[in-house]
Amino acid sequence: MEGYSYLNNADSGYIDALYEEYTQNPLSIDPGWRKFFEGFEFASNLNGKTREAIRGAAVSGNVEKEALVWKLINAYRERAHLLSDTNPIRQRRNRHPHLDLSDFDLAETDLETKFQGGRLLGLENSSLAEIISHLQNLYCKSIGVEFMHITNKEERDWFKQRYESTADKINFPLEKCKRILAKLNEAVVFESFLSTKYVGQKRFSLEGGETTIPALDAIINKSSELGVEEIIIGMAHRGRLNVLANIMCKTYEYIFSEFEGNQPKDVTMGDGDVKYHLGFSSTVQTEQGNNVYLKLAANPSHLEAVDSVVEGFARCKADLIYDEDYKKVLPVLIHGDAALAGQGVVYEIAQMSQLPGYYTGGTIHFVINNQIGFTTDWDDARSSTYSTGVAMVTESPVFHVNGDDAEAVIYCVEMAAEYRMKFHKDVYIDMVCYRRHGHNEADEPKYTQPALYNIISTHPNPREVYTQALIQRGEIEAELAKNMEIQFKSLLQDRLNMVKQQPIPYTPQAPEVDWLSFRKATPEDFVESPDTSVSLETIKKITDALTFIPDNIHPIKKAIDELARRKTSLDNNALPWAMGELLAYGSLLLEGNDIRMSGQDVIRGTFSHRHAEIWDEQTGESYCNLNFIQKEQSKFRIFNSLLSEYAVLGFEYGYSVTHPQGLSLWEAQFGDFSNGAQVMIDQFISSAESKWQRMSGIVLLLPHGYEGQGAEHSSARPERFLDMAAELNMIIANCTTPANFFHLLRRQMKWPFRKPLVVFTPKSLLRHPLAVSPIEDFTNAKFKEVIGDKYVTKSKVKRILFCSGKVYYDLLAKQQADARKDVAIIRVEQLFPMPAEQIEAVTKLYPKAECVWVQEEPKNMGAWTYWLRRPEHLNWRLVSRKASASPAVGFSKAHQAQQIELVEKAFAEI
Ligand SMILES: Cc1ncc(C[n+]2csc(CCOP(=O)(O)OP(=O)(O)O)c2C)c(N)n1
Repeated sequence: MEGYSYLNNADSGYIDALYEEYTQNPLSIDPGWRKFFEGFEFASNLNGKTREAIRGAAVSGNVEKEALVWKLINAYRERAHLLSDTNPIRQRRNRHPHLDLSDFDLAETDLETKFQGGRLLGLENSSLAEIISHLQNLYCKSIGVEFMHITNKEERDWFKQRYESTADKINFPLEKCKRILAKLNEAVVFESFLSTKYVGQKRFSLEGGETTIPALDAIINKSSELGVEEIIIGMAHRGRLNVLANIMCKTYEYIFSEFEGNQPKDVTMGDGDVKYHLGFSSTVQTEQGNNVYLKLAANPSHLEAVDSVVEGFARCKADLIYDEDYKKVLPVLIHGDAALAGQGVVYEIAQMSQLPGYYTGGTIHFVINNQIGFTTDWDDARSSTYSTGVAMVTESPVFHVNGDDAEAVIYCVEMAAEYRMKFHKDVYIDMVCYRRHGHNEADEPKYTQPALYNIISTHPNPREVYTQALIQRGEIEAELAKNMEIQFKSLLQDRLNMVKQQPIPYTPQAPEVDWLSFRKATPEDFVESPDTSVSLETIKKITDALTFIPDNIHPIKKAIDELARRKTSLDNNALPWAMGELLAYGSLLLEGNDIRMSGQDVIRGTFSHRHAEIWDEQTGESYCNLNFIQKEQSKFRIFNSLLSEYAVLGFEYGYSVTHPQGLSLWEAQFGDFSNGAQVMIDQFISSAESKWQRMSGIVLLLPHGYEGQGAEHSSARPERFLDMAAELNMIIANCTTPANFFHLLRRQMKWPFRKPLVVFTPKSLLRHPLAVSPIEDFTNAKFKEVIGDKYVTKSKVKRILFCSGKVYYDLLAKQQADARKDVAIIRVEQLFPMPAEQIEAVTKLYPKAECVWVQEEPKNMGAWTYWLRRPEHLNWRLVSRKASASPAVGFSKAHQAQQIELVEKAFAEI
């Protein structure tokens, strides 16, 4: 060690300099120091504590061994979670943490040697044995933490400091212990009540994971203390009823009435849903006496589908109620371990979490990790070590914690809440527990896990475990446990006697009051559309804004030309598609409706028509014209999305149900990609009003049309949407004119109800010279469900071609070229609700004509079978592509030939 004697005088400046040199070129410094620096995470730790320890190490003359000890300390921080005692019912599998002395070239003989490295942990003059024991207390008890993957130094240091200074001495005051026990009491009472009263009924009990209840209670209390005013919870079936009763304060009475399967008196409200899918809102009072708004989102069976909806909810709440202060609203997602590991949408929401368009200030993810998914063991359920593997995407910390150690769980969730409020990022708590019964209460778990369930059947519940822990801890705690036991019994008795609970009365928030003013739609609402016209002054005003370029923005020439064309189109009285769309947005903004839109590349528009923002060529700064129409106006929020459909559509849907006076739009890059979000369409958009009485005015813009782009970029699969259409659940449209599109969008906000709108939007029509509208169609018209034919001679008409969307222009070209006054072309602009009366009126105009439905799509796709559902249309004839497996051909020549043949057939001699 003589070689290091000069280190005796090492001062902190010298160490800093040496370290700097090491980072530049590790080989340039003394090998002893090199080893030393390699040994621990020096870069993030050059603080007083480490400098002191380094000096101490230098003085000790034991630098090389010190380096090994430091390496060991760091390794515990990195990998001791693999050893921690987090599993309440079985031994953890050996995950090879490599934390033995031999892994660090240390030996038993070193155990009694004092090492300066202890100072890193706040230990003075400690032997290696003491250091290891301290590390094991911190990192290998009921909590295992993953945080060393966080590259942000401030975050990592905060975590380390906060955790290492407290985790080995969780010492809650008695009052807090009392609250934990009270919450465990409630959780256990609820399940035992239901099991007595509703034997064998499915309730997806929380048993085995009851600590979830005190954990959620602690999240609410801690977050509220740190400034959260509202919490939006998304969760699946497991423990949902317990959460509703004991966290959301939904009364037992209410829950049981649903348990009995009672249908609401008002059956016009829809088909309803099973009890463990329903949503709920309440106000609860925290420990400190603050009121917090709680929302549990209604969700479908599809696990994790609700996640992005909750995020959209939370974002909208923050935008609308809390002035974009995302700290005020906290999303909490409760996951099952199998679902969290297996569902891809979880990755999508992780990727969204820090993006400007989807940021919600960080989500707390709480995993009820009962170590099983239905009948599937974890080793068939994931490749990652933990179900929380996705946390690495966002470099989020993860707490793995033993669900039988209630205080450890509370410690973790409180620290997680602090982390979220400090760093505004996602954080995960993986509470390892077990499932007392089968997947549901009628299910036999021993078919597949007999040994495990032998263990579980004798394992005491978390309330009993905590009661025992308190009894063993000391006299006062034992007294508390005894009292709480008495309270537990009387609570159970109260519940059995149905003694009434008294929740805090719920005062609806402003947007909820708005929702209350809406009514359900009736078929009469669709006979004629409301007036959605605007004045010429309004059009001019919006166009002025749309063509304005501020002094500080110097767009490229092409963009300048695009803006100029907006003005010219007005001068020429021929407004193209983009103007129809932008004028709809502009006019709604002036009328008090916020607009939010997202999707892939929506700002410019995939087909370069929208140009909702313009960019400065030099600075890259952008300007959104629609936000500067006039001083007092609503907000236009538009975001290019990440390359996701499922989560992004869910997010926009969540936003739409939160903001009744806002228009929320999602655009697919091509309509076909919407099938990546099929769960959102099936489970939420088309059915939520019927299942959960939740309206949404969301708009799906789905580029559609046969233009020779092949199998994937032709069809948005209208047949799927039409298959789902019933009971006025949504609007399905395919417009042919910019003005009609304008009215369609505006109508969304003018109705005294809300309906999702699915629009098949054009690609080639965006620039088609005939797909333009005169100003009059904006100022003196409304949405036309059906557009008749003014060209034909009424008495001569022998055939009516009904069609929808872009194919109209192909048919029109043929009609005009051949001067076919005997073939009328009728555009059905709204497919659903079917404008039956208007169609009937048209057929009466031409009583001798045959009716033909013309579609570009193959026979087994498009709207054909939808038409056939109506008896009046059974004698219609079809002109379409032949039934096909793939929506379109891949060769452009074949496409052209098909298109010509289609049009020829439509006009073939009669
Ligand atoms: C997307 C989806 N696929 C399949 C199912 C059927 N299913 C219901 S519960 C379940 C197991 C869920 O396990 P886990 O996520 O661990 O939650 P637990 O039920 O154990 O609480 C499955 C596969 C579903 N509901 N959703």
